[in-house]
Amino acid sequence: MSIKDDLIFKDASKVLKTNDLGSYTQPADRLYPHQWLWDSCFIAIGLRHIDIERAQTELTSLLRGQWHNGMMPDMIFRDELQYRATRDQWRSWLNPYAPDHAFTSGITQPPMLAEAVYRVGKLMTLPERRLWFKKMLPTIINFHQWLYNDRDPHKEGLVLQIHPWETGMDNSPTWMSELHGHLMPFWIRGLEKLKVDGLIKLVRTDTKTIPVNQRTAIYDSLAMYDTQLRLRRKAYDINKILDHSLFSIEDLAYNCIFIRANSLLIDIAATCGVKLDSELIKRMHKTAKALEELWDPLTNQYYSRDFVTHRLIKTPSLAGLLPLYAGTISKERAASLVEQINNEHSYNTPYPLPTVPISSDWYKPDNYWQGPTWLNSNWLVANGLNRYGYKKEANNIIDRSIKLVRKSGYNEYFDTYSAKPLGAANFSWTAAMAIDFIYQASRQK
Ligand code: 2M8
Repeated sequence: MSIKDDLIFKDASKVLKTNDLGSYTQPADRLYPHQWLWDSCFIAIGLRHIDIERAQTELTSLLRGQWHNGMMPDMIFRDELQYRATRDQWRSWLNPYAPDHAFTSGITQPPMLAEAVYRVGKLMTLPERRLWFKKMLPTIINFHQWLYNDRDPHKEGLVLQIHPWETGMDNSPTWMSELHGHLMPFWIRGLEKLKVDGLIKLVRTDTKTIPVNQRTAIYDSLAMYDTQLRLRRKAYDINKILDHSLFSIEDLAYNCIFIRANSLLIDIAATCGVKLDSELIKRMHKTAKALEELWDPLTNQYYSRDFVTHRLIKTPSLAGLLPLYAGTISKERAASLVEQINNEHSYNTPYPLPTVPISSDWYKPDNYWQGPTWLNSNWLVANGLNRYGYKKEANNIIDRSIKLVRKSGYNEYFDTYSAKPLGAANFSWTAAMAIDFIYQASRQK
């Protein structure tokens, strides 16, 4: 049987077609109507198996949102009247570097672009690939250079994030524990005491389509909104933001993805015969080295850390496995992460990988990035495991992800024990990752 006859190929292609808005794919109808940065990257990785030109368009359409200083925003908003409120909430135009012909958010997302460009290129002939890489190279260089300029102001190696949404794992325990510990503004604490959840629910849009227990908790959402308003007040200017010591964390997942993206950038540039700036290369090496500062010998794990104090934020989450994806850690440290993947009290569930280890107090079976299984994070971990030679573990994640969608369809996330579908239905990156997984599985044989 050809892969194209597999029901997953057919059904997942349908999901991507339904969410196709022409030059980009919305993550899900109604709940996520705009273009998101890392979504489009994961989507292109799946789309390349269906239509390589459409996969290229998915990525080139991100270019219109890039800021003049190189920043790639997490969201590029749709133009129609009904979406004006969201763009007005962000007001990207307050910053002089915002693009001239697109309305965007004022924050970024994990730099998956190099990986997506590279994967799409892998399915091309060498001459085609060179042309493709040449087209995308300046965008990736400018993006990575911006990350160093704006997000590593002390040239320490790691890049910082200023909003939980920048990590893509919105309510992950790392960020929520910091919100609770330090940043919950007094007005939100007041509302919490008054117990006005019911009233807030009336104005909240995401819970109109998804049960409230599957989304970010009400007061966490308010705190994220408050953080966004504070960033807007500073016109998304990093100097002003850091002067006022707003929320800033060197997020583990983000930095691991950045390290991998840097090594792919070197590859892409070499294929084009372009020599990268030596200062940029030095900074890339420093980032990979600095990742080791996030290792905690007491618990044998990597964590995110506070940008200002350098305190490790020791709340475990799936981010702790992403140093495998970075690909620069030692074999010994990789082995200790693999132990957790195999451990039935951490990540080894019937439908792995839970986004929070099941033994953690933070683990919630239904709640967004605080427990359920997501296919994009499975893709990242499986990719890392393969590169460290853990084929059995990688194949296990791939096979069980395939089993998951065969059983439950293409939801945004899933219960890690029962495979119960959670979040939005017909979610684009779930479909895209499922397609890529069936191709990977066919190569295992
Ligand atoms: C979720 O994030 C958005 C905000 O950016 C939201 O909560 O509304 C996250 O899962 C994020 O990773 C994803 O890119 C986005 C769209 O799928 O949704």
